[in-house]
This record gives sequence, C-alpha cells and structure tokens, in this order.
Amino acid sequence: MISTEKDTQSLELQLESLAPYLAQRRQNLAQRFSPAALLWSGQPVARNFPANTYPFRASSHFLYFAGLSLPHAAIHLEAGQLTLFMDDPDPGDALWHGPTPSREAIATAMGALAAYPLADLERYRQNAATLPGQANSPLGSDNPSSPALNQALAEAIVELRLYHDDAALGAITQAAAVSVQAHRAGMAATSTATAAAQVRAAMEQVILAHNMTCAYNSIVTPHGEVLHHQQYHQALHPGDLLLADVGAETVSGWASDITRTWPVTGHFSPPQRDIYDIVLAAHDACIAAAKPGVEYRDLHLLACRTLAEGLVEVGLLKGHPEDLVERDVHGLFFPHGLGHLLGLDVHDMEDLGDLAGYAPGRRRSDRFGLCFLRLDRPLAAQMVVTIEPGFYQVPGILTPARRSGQFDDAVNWERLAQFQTVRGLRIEDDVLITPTGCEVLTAALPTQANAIEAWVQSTPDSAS
Ligand SMILES: [Mn+2]
Repeated sequence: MISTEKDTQSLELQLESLAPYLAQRRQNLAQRFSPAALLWSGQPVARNFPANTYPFRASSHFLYFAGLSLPHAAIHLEAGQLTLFMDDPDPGDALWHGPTPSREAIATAMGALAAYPLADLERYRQNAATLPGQANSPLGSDNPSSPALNQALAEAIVELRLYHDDAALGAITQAAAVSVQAHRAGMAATSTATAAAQVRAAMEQVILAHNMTCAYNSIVTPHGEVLHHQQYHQALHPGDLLLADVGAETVSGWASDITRTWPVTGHFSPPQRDIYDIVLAAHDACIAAAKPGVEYRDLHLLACRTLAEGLVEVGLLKGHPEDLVERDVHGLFFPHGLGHLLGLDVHDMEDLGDLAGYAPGRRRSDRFGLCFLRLDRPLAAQMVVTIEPGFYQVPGILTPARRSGQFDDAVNWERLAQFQTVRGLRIEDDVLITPTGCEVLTAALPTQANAIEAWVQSTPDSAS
C-alpha cells in the first residue's frame, strides 16, 4: 500500500471545492460533443538523465477536466463521465518521491467513474477523439475518421474554455493578486538593484513564496523593445525605463499576466512621461470600451488611433490619426496586437493555433498593423483578455522604415531623437468581461505615472 491516509485526505481537500465544477465541465462537453474523447496529460522532459526533469505541468485541456497535474495520465470523457488511466507508482519510487496516492485514491478524489492502468487504454482508443496536437502521444489512433473528429473535439473544448466558470475566475483572481504583489516588490526593489536580475528575483520571490509558479518566462529588462527579451544580466542605469512582464500561475494551473514599465530612478523624464501617458490613454480607452458584443479587433484599432492621436500631439507623427492607422504608421511603434485570451494558459489555447483566438471563418490579416493580432472575436461575458498597448523603438523596424523614405510625410524623424530613452514601454492588465462591461482583475496595481513613481521610490519593506 503506497498511499497513506493523510495523502489521500490532502488530495480530497485539493479537489473538494473544485469537484462540482469539474463535473459540470464534463457535462458541458458532453452537450457539445457526443463521441468519446481522450486527453493526455503529458510527461516530464528529461534535462539529461531521466530522473532530472524540467518542471512538469499537465496539458491545460487535461487540467480543465481532471483538476490535477498528473504526469503520464489519460482521461476518457464520455456522457459527462470521466475514466482515469494511469499506472500506480512502483513501490520502489517511495524512496525518491515519498508516499504517493494510489490510482484509486486519485480517481475517487476527481470523481472518476473508474480507473485503469495505462495498458488498458488500447481498448478505448479506436473510437475516441483526441486533440489534433496529441496525435503523437500514447493516444494517437489510426482511425481514418480521426482528423475530422479531433477537430470537432477541439472546437467543442474551445467553446467551453472561452467562458470561465466561478472556480476558474477565483483561481485567476488569486494568481492576479500575487502578480500584483510581485510587481509592487519589483518596483520597490529597483532603487537598490544594479541589474535586471535583482528585480526579477524580487518579483519571482513573491510568486514562489505563495507556492505558485511563473505562468511564462519573466521579461524584466531595460530593453523593452526586444519584445520577448529573456536575459537578465543588463545593468540598470539612471534614465533607463525598466519593463517587467511577470505573471503568477496557481497550483491548479490558472494564469495571470501583468506588464508595467517604470523609471529606474523613480522619476519619468518629460519625454518618457509624454509617451507613458499616451500608452496609458490607449490602455484606459480600451478598458472603458470593453463589454459584451464589442469586437476585440475594434478595441485594438481604438488603441492604435489613441496612440496615433497622442503621437501627433507630441509632434512625433504628422497627419490625421485615422489616416495614419489606415496606413499602419502606428505599427512602426506598436507592432504587436492589443492582447490575447487568458485562462489556464497565458495565451489561452494557442496550442490550437488561432482556433480559439479567431471566430469561425476569420483569418489573420496580412496588414503589418494587424498580422500579430492574436484575438479577433466579439467579447462576451466570462471571457478574460489582456489589454496591453505599448510603444517601442525597434531598430529592425525603424531603421529600414526611415531609410526607405516611405514615411517621411508621416513621421518626424528628427523629433524622434528626443524620445530615445523610451526604448520599450507597455502597460498590461487582465480584464474580465462582465454582462454589462468589464472588471480589471489586476486593478490593485496602479497604472498612473505618479503612483508608479511613488512605488519605485518606496523601500522594499513597505511593498509587502
Ligand atoms: Mn500578455
């Protein structure tokens, strides 16, 4: 007997409040998809030898219905019932991993109909759908009708996971609260930090201390113009802006995603403040407009117009904001989309390509200002999206644009030199769409420039 009574209890406690939601999710799937479905959790990836693995996290589709991050496990879903497939741990494993709950104990805690060893999967595989990306997992089937069936399953799961139940929203809210604390700690740590690594450490310390993990690799850098910069060695200099995109994920796998940009000295220079307020105006305009029925693409274009208006006001762009956006001139400084879905994944369900982000029948635009838009569907209650406009001076975009002469009538290149300390700036919040509007789940973290300055000027001790 490998499991102890104590371990079984803690497992039940973990799933106790979640159990009715898990049951409902399984029922909801059955209403949209009547064939059987099989979902694979994944397996730990070895760094060098088998026992030294990268941290394991189960597939989000598995987590959504199973509630537990189990390695080497499959679930069979049919008519609202879950059957679990996993092997009991080898008795010798207890030496290395301590007592582990048995398959039966896990199955009971997750409300499974039955539980079998993995070898029994074979007889369930042939008639069950699985997700397109899991064809190479132990679930892969040579059933010729599989591709169409698998696609139908993916579409049904997207329809469910787009709209969050109360258990999901509770978890996202918890993750958001920890991310807010992490950002406060990062701001307060900046005055004594000499390198980005120290600010990153102060931020991730908060996340780890809450027994959470990072929902994605943190971006903490004075080079915010490198959009996915993941090095932390850079020294921090007075006059730099520091961009931090850091978010916590709960044990159950639910994500949050926050970006703030703050001055290393605690004081924005006048040109930095000008651009900060322009990006904040775009952020605020989108949040004010977000509600059910509004097209996310229109929010993106609202952000683009607001940025263009502000950049015309400070003399960086020339012309009418509408025309500038029509020509994608804003894209020189804001080359990415306004944001994305948020849920169990930080870019929720992007393992399915654009199936979740794009409404049926819609495809990505080939316009420079729109091709990186990850979300193009009407907003609806219970969706959680990020709103994250930014301003960047990416040499790989601006140098050829200037050399081409193509934008000389629209960009005041001489004026741009006065904004050279604004390399990359982004403001990102997590937004729940409600029946009448929206709620900013990360609102406890200030966005106003004055409030950001005050937090950077505070001492680390007062941040907790
Ligand atoms: Mn984001």
